[in-house]
Amino acid sequence: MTTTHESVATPDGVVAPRFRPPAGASSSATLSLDGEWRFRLFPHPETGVDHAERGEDWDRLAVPGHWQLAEAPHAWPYGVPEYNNVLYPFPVDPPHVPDDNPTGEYRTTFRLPADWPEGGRTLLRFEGVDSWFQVALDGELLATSHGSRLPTEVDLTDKLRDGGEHLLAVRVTKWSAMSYVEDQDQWWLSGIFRSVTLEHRPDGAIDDVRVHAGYDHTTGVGALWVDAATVVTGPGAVAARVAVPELGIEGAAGEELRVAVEPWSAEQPRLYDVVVTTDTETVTLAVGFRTVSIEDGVFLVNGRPIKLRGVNRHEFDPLRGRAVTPERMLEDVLLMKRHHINAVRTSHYPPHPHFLDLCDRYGLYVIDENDLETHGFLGESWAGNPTDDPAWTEVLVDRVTRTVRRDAHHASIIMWSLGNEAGGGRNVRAMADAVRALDPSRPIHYEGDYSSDDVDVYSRMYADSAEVELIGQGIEPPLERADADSRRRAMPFVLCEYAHAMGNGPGGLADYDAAFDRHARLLGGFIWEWIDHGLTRTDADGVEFAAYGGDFGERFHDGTFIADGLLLPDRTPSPGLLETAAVFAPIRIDAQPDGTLLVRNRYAFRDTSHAEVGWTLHRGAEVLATGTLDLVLEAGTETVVRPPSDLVLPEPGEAPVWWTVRAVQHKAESLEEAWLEPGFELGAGQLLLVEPASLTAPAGRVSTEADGGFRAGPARFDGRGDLRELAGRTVHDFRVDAWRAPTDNDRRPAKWQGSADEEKWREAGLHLLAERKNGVGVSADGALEIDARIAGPATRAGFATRYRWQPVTDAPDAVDLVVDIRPEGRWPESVARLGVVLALDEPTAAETGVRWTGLGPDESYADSKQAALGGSWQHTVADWQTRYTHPQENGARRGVTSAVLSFTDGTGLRIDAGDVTVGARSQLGIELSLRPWSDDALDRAAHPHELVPDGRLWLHLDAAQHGVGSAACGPGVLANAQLHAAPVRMRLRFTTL
Ligand code: IPT
Repeated sequence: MTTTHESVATPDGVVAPRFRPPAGASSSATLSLDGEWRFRLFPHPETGVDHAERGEDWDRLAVPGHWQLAEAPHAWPYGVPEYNNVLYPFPVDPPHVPDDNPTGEYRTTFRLPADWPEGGRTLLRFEGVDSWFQVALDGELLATSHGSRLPTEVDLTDKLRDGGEHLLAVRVTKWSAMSYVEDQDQWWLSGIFRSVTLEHRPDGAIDDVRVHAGYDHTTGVGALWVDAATVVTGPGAVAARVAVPELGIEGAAGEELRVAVEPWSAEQPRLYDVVVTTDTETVTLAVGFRTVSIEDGVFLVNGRPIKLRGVNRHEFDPLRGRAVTPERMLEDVLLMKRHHINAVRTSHYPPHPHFLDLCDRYGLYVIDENDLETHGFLGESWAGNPTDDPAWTEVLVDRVTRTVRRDAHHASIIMWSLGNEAGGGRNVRAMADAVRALDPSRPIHYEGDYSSDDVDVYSRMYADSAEVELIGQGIEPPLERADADSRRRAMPFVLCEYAHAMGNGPGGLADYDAAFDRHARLLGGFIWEWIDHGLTRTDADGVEFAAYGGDFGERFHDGTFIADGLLLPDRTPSPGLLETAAVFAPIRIDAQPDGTLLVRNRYAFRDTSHAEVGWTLHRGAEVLATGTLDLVLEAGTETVVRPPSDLVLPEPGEAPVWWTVRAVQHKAESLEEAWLEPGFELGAGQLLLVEPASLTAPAGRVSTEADGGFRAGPARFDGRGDLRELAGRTVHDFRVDAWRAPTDNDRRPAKWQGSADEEKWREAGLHLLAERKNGVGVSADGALEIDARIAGPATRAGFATRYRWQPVTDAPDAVDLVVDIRPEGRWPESVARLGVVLALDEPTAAETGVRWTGLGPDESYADSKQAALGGSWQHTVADWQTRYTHPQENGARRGVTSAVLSFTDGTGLRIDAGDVTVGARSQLGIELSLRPWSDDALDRAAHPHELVPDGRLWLHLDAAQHGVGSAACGPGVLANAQLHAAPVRMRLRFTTL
């Protein structure tokens, strides 16, 4: 055994790759070796420790687990996690890695249990070890392996003594030649991070099963064929038999069994127990009958076009890293199902196999991806890339072979992926050939094959929705080679990554989704990504927070780019996930320009009889009438609905009147759906039927105070026209604002997206706006008029502004404000917001209650608003905040026509919005943001727990805000959601309560 951690060689001393049945599916004995092992970390692979060393006085370490996280979140005795995206954190000098290469020596002992069966073989199985490792039993080196997210089996049979104790030694290096092909965008975390088991293989056992379970949608017949050629039996064994008791069919392995079945799909994940037996072993597999095909450039499951509304999922747990528990896997699957996600790309490696069992069972389409990424060669124009180096062919083919062998029996897997960001080259062809030989039934995906020569679907990442639209129509720019071009033009198109969900966002999801619906060629895509990989750690005061790159003192890292998921690290759904659920809704209900609602059944296979479609006529939260719509739509059909003609609409009042239609699931159709809670929403939409009554004209007169200041109802001003008091509270700040604490997308860390919005905003001085008053006076009709100019340093551009304050006749506690903002000079193509900021003295700002009428209940932005519905909602100011892993602009509520703030001292402030115009457009309501800290503090904070209330309540009352886009990696804010410096007029009324 001469290979080292720097060898480019396939694993040595290991058993040929084979399938992995779910835990408990086989009748054969297994023994878990998970638990506390002995462990010691050395600085180099040359540990100087003999494999026979028992390590009895070493530390104890949990297996499975990563050694860097052994004592998370408090201590890091074995080195810290390091986060890198593309770049290798070591010199690019393949296959060499640094001498400083932390190496763990693991030891455990075991005895075969007394009832361990006689005869047969005993295999030692590792589900995942990161990155390169040696296995020794009783001091004898038996195997070396790698493929961090791939299984390794070692045959121990000849080495085991009856009843004796055995010493198992595993040496694991952090870095190896394989680190060059495992350059995924995630934490570097090492060790035995998935389970270790002993598996008994009786003579005549079922060593490998390949299941083909197709479904003919024209006849309703399923064809089951368990590949006999791969049932490897021992001496004297009989051939395997196959039975499906529920279907009453039985036959020999290798024989095709045909019978009418209910097909499997992600919508209706029907599974049958397929029992494979020999004289000595029974394996029961949950098998779904389904056929994947591509016809006329359209991707079909069971003969019907499907859309993938998917996410990229890395394995992640904030305390355990990639050592995810079955409970976490289930949590992920259920969260996906509950948010209408129907597909997962296992970025960028095969997941723990149990996750695939869950995808089969609950219904998720899966692209199973090979453990391969060589992104760090990109900077070298891919020179020396393993993907194009013959020395690496065997290793890469071995990896993809192990992937397909392990997982091919899963119904959920509809495509294989050769890897991610690994460039092009000869080994792409070699891998594709290997996959086709093993499993011709599934298409092959690999985005890095830019001309799509070796793949079956055209895949891209982060193309904007306009380009996707062209591809949908089949009129994308041609490839240079005509043959490759015509081949690719006949392929379905998938976005293997899009809608980069970093921080506040993604914006623009609905634009993509609309394109998917418009064009048959568009198969859909996978949002990047499922979860923020923020690792829990404690700060100096013992406070836990979600750490990202650099938080462990790493000197070479990619910072916050690890926090780009739809879930916050603790699996709290972010507003982005709620938006995803609304955009992906299987029953989409959308307002049409003609005042009707279009209801679309977007299921491929099921009608909507499991849904009840109900409506509510409501004014804010006040329900005026309810009803149901008698509506069952066949798969893929749509209808138009409108409010009943006899519906009596009320006169305009304080709040708008909405007609809201919701489709909710009223019955679970199978066990797999038992998790659906009653009232589970399958889609919602609404129409605005009655606009609120206009605010009365103010018509009161400001009074002049003895000190030369002014008073207008609850507002007091000094003689210069500075607002000093409102609602009995000192005012610390009040002026026009056009800035926000930049989002990750505003900052645009992705170089290829051009210069950042934030950069342009800073150049225009938006972050340092200051006000100069040009005049203060009382108008003929009694209003206090303040003319001001708001501008940043070093620029001639500014906002000429008039604030007009006027008391409200007959309402002594109320004051009206009309703000007119007129941009002067040259402004960047966008500004962050246009409105006013107000900071009130309020020691318990965070506990302030807020009830508002407008869109909610969660935040929304111009390009992320599908989830927001009109109504009345309430929160505290603390709950109003979204705790993005990296603090940034958050929490805007749009379309707000009124808001009531309830302070902890029992007083309150009501804000009503009157007419609002932005440029030529008039709109209902304002955008409201509330914070117990300033935007500056929000911008400066590196983590949410660093934000502390500053004794003030900060309010943003905006006419509009710029959208959020997804420029952190994808396209910026589209034209339909950009905010330009435009004239703004906004009328607000403040009333003390
Ligand atoms: C893309 C990667 O495939 C993915 O792993 C992740 O790093 C993502 O970027 C950014 O979060 S590759 C990029 C060059 C578009």
